[in-house]
Amino acid sequence: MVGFPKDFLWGGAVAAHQLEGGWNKDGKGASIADVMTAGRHGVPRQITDGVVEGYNYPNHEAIDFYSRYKEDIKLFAEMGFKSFRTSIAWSRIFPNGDDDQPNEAGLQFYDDLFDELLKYDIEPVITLSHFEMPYHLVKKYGGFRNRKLIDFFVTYAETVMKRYKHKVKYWMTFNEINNQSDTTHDLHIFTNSGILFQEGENREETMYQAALYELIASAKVVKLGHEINPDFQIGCMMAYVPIYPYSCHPEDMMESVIAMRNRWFFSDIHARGEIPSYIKKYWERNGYDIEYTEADEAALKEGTVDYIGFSYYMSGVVSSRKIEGSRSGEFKHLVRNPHVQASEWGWQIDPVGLRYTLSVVYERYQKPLFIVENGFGARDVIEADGSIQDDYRIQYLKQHIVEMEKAINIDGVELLGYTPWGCIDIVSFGTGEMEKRYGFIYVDKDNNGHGSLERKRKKSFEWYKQVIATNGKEL
Ligand code: P53
Repeated sequence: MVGFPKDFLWGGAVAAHQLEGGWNKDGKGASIADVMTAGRHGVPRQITDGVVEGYNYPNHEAIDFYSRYKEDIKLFAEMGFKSFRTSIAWSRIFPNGDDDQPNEAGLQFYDDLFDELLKYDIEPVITLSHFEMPYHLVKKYGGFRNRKLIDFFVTYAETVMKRYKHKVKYWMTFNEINNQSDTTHDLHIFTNSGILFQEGENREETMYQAALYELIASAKVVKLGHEINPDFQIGCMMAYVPIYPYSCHPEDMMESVIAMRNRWFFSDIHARGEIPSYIKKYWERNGYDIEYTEADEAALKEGTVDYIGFSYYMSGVVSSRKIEGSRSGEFKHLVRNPHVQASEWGWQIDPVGLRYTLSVVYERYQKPLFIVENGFGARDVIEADGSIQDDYRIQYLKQHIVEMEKAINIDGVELLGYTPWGCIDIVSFGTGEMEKRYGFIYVDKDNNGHGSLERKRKKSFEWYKQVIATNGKEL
């Protein structure tokens, strides 16, 4: 092993709504995450019409990072973090999203949070929109169905980029903007775009329109950000779940190429500033009337991202035809990969898929990459002596780091850093559970919201500390 670049940004990642809690403190408005109930594997989270008495909303308290962040950052510093990725809760800054003035108490909170990180030389990596838009924008404007959302987002971004221009250098616009390409679930379009599907509407057409507005908003923010501070590095944030062909049958290969357009559509626009020809043909063939102007196209061109941030957890497989065990979801014939194992939540573990993804994305765009999420959600057990022996997590991360190193030193990929997901246990996005854990730090809280919130170092804590201290040489 050759090792990692000198300034490699080892760290950890979270999102405001999944750990802060304090959902209505100091002037914060309700966000879309605040109206999502707890579900579990196979039981979807419900989206309620506002906050309704009697439901379990796990994000309201989360792990109370809002009041405990100093204690938690101290633990991150102990592990040697060089970077920490979190998001700004939009509704702390603009409680309704369309307010004339920002909420000073919300702005102050992130000033204090960033100061605390910088005290330990931890570089903040900040997502502007991570599934937590002000709920009012859903009710009043229909979320990103409405072009007005572009301006609301740009105003919010401008406010925080100006305020923190000497504290934050690394930014990302929309988290996992491509999740919504799976329109079979209500959760993804709601969390990406603040949209509730209506009876009988063409879901895909709605999704493409909203996504395009977000891509335009993102490009405007990239341009504006560079004017605010030319040193800013502003990226996109993609969920790269690569889709393999089931076999070497030419039709299977073609099926995987077509499936991957559900990912590429988003990053092609972010990185190249143009609407790709395959999607224009697709819209045309399906009679989709997607609205955009010449000014929008110019904005896309002027606001291409500096780097590609992405999450990587797993890979998927498609077949061109129905075969034994195939099921339909985002794609018509999804197949389980017989060559890899899956987690309890069905996520297929594939470290080589990370190297594959790094190579393919780098060859496509020639822009620096940043792995801003990767990790293993699992149930942890506290042993009689109080320890947590999470060897399965260490094993998962180790295997992925090995492949990362190959991508850098064999494939020539430019990789800025690695921030494993949920470095401290947080509320699961997909299911709202607490017991689907990713952390190096255990948080005493269960799925029903009970627990002392006490923090505890897992075995992986010491392991990751060693990884960072040796710059990835000792795994
Ligand atoms: P949870 C699907 C595929 C890849 C990443 O997810 C995904 C999803 C959505 O479930 O989401 C990201 O908590 C997301 C985070 C989230 C994390 O993956 O469901 O950016 O907010 O917590 C892990 O296990």
